[in-house]
Amino acid sequence: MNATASQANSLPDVKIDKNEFKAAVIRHLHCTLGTDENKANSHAWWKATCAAMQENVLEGLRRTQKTHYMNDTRAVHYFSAEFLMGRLLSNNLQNFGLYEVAEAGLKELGVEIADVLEEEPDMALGNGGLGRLAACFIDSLATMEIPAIGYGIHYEHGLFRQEIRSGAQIERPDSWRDYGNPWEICRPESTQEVSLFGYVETKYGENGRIQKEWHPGSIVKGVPWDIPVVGYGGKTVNVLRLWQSESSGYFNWDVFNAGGYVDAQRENVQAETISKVLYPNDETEAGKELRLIQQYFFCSCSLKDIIRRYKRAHKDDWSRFAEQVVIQLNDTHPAIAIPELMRILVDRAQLDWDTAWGISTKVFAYTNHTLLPEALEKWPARMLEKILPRHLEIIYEINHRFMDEVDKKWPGDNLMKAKLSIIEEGGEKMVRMGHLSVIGSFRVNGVAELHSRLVKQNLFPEFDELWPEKLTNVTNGITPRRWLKACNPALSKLIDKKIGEDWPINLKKLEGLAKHATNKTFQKQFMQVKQANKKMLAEEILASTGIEVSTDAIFDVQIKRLHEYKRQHLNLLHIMALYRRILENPDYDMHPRVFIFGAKAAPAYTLAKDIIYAINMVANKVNNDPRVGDKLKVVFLPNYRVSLAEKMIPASDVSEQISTAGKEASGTGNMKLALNGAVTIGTLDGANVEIAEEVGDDNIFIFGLTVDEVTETLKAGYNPKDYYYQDAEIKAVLDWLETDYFTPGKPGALVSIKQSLLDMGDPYLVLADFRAYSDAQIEVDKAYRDKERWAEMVIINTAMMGKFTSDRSIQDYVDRVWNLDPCPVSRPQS
Ligand code: 475
Repeated sequence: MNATASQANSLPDVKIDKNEFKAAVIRHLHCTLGTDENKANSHAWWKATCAAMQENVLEGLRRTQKTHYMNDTRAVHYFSAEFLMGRLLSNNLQNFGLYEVAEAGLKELGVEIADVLEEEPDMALGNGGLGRLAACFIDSLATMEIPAIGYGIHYEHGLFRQEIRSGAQIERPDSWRDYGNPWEICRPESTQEVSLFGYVETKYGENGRIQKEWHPGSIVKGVPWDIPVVGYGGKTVNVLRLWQSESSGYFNWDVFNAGGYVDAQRENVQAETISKVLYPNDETEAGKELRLIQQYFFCSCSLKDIIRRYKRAHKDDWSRFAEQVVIQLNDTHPAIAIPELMRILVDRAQLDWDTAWGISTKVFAYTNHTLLPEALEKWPARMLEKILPRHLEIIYEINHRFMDEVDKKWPGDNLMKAKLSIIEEGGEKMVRMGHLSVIGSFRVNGVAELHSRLVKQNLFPEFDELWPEKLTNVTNGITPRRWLKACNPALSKLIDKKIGEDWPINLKKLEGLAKHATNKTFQKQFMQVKQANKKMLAEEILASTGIEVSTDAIFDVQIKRLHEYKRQHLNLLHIMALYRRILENPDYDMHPRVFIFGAKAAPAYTLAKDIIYAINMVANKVNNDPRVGDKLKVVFLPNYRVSLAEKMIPASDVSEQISTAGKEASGTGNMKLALNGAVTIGTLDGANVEIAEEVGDDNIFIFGLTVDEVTETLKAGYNPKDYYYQDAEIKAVLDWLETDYFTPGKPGALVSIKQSLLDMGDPYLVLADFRAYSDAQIEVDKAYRDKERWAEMVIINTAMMGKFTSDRSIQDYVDRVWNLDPCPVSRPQS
């Protein structure tokens, strides 16, 4: 069950030479795109290159599917409402070992590969960490040759495109498929039907058994689109199967024939709405009907797809279902799959409840990604009753039986029952999807050591007492193929030379760099790469914002969704403090620094949008103030997304990971930045704790309140005004927000930030941590000025990130949760 064994010879070995590659590209220019090499623009070259690659990809897919079928393998099914894939061409070329071949081939055709790669729209079918984690995981699963399918939604519009107008965020629709997607394959033959609404009829079958029949009010079709997922080495090619909703035409014909052409069309539109757009909320639940329908839609399609495949080999023998199938629920978004499987087993397959529940609870495992109360999904029982009446009944039955179990453990304890019940009473009856997920799963995991401890202690302590084996930890990881090899080719080549080329599948090998961390020549080479990457980012910054930055400055980067708990405003207040210090003392001693942000705010999250606006207004002032010069620059790069992250991360010196302790479940950007040689300034939160363990206290800047101190501070009655009145700099900076200094003619335009910190009680303890943060930044500044010491830190950071490969995370899932084996797919002998 050790995946590294099967990886040992999985370095890229597809044998296609440059001329064959060129010929394939030209053939596709001619025969697929109907153009030729004289007329083709970058977009056509991109499409032709993808099409040429897709030949290899589809051959690998066919072989993989055949191998899995022949071996009747146990497989993991990763259910996720989000997959943030980014671009695929460069990744697929890398994983097939054909990047250099393609680069050289295209060059001979007069085309720069960089221009071709830039043509690809990001597949942005996710919001942030949770969606990107799913993408890293399916990369690792394919690389480790584990039979796996990703299941999700084929959103027509992914996460909105962010524009900045006069400093403010504007949302524009993302139309990633407008000119077609060369990777996806529609599989109409595997279409599924999904029922919604209607009512449940109770019948009495023979032997007096109660039978439930759901008479749905409407039926929609789910059409699958398959995206091949190429493992490193190009052997296993798994699929990501995304469902698109379509009208079934099922109920429309009567209306249509009766002359209701327009009404029939309206139902079409409603059906197609389901997969129309990704909800742009990160870590909040809006409780919208359409969102629940989206969740049920993709879960029902996916379960039926799994069962269809299972039945091909096992007919109606359900006894082996749980041996063959494990389903990982990526947060509670797919939790409705639990009652859906029960419905299929009990109502359709006619299994008795206990048998069905026995199967179901061996199939599902659940990952929790957040403790924030506003992110914990709860659906009004009334909404479920309307949309999924039979599922609500099943949830009540699950709960009823579970309450009996609770009563056995804690006899007569009604408080305990109220706490553990899937149904929250009191106000409007709500269905707690987290509770349903814990009860319906055989394993539940958090995503970093600290987070998993808090899941046990604070979120689900009673469940942990009831089922001590159920709650566990799997620390997140990132794929080093995308997040080092592909995005940072110069550093990758330097590493190859130093320690060999197999680190992308055995990231612990990077530790071999540590012994060179103090070597002057290696330091110089490493920092030259960083410098070159900074130069490229500086050009990007100039092109997209018009701001000129010096590459001698420290590139200090905070990239993540905008959220109060992530505390971009702490970063901003510190920038304003630096600005003040410079104005008060033109000789203020600091190394020049560029603070760079990338962040999208949920469209309805007003304060988050205010913070973006404030960053841009402060940037405007600081960047154009001649008294500041090069010392301080502030950059907000619009439309942060995977492909932009790939440019920012290799060029970063400092990684900002400054969430309130206890709030960031793990973080994964922290891992990507450290892997690429950025030094972290961060709180003891999420995976920062484990990063600090790996790199050692000397190679990271930890500051601020710990989880326990946060709890104590709040318990003692935290009053942010104490900090405001006792720290003159804090006061000055907050008062500054109220003037029109940064927003000429518009006094008070930035006041909501001050209000949130003073009048709304500063729930994320920004002011409590400000001084410690500012002091830590002074340490960063000092450290950077000692060039050799800094280079050593940077190298140690890269060297010690081995733990954070998503291959290790997947191996942990295999060992602690999934219990399955890799299934090697052999290549054709060429
Ligand atoms: C955590 N998204 C990170 C990352 O584990 C962690 C929630 C509701 C609706 C839509 N999206 C969400 C999240 O909860 C999310 O992205 N959570 C993040 O998951 C992967 O590294 O700390 O905040």
